[in-house]
Amino acid sequence: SDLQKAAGVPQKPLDYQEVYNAVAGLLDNDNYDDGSYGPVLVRLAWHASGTYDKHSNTGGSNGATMRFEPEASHGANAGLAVARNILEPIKKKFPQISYADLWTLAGVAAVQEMGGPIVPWRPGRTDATSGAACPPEGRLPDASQGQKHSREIFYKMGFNDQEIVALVGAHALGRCHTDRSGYDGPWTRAPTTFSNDYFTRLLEEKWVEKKWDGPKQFADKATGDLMMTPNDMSFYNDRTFYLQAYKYAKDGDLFFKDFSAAFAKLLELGVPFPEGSKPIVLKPTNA
Ligand code: DDH
Repeated sequence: SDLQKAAGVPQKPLDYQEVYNAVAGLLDNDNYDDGSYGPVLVRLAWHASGTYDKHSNTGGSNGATMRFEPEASHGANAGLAVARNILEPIKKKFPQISYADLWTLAGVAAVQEMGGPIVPWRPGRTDATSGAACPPEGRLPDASQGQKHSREIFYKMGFNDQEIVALVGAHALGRCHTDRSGYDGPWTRAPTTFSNDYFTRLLEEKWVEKKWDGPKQFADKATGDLMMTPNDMSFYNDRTFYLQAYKYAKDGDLFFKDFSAAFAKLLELGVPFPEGSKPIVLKPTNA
């Protein structure tokens, strides 16, 4: 198609719904984790975007700078090569889409396909050509730290306390891996279904410190199968965070609505969209 472009042959405009459907088609894999690449794709979209700093207007999903060193090797990004690599065949099939758009679209597709809310998404990101624009290490949250740290990290992205709590509800999905973060286990019993279960587990289980050689984490007293990091527990121990988590535990629809708004905002941080561009709605494949 580079040849076609050079020859002035008009190209078929990119249909983002086709890209969405292709991502939806690669999510399930019985041999990977809990049977889906969905959670790790959500984490890729989040870590690509959450490096945004509103004071310097640097970082964020534009550029897809995580393809380059040093960001590829930042400790917080351990394991995300899995997510980047599974998207490569889609990038080959739809070469017109930027990596930066593809990664964020894939995060939206994963949320929606796992039963989450519709997340309006906008194309328009471009790819950096080197690691020169990589954000410095340390802009993503550290799970060993508490509420003061979470607020510092998310306030610099431009989020408030309500949005922080909505966003961390994504921990209904996926799990911790000892060879990535050092932590171990899932937060919920249905880690490939998007729900408000992170909040119901956080509030309803009795959490006890896990006895093991790994980093400090908590286990549900009844079964020991579920986990919370010290950072997760701060959403229980901080009064403002707790009251918001309580609302989301009681009202799944409110959580879906607020998560959709906050996740859409996250994926757009720092992106210079062309004037007049509007978000689009990508349809779930089961709709
Ligand atoms: Fe997270 N997250 N996250 N997280 N996250 C981990 C996994 C996943 C923190 C720490 C960890 C968000 C916020 C926070 C997802 C989505 C989101 C892991 C385990 C750690 C540790 C990684 C591993 O070992 O594989 C901390 C700290 C915060 C915080 O301070 C609030 C947010 C905002 C999101 C989001 O998507 C909006 C997802 C999904 C996973 C599961 C990944 C997987 O492979 O499974």
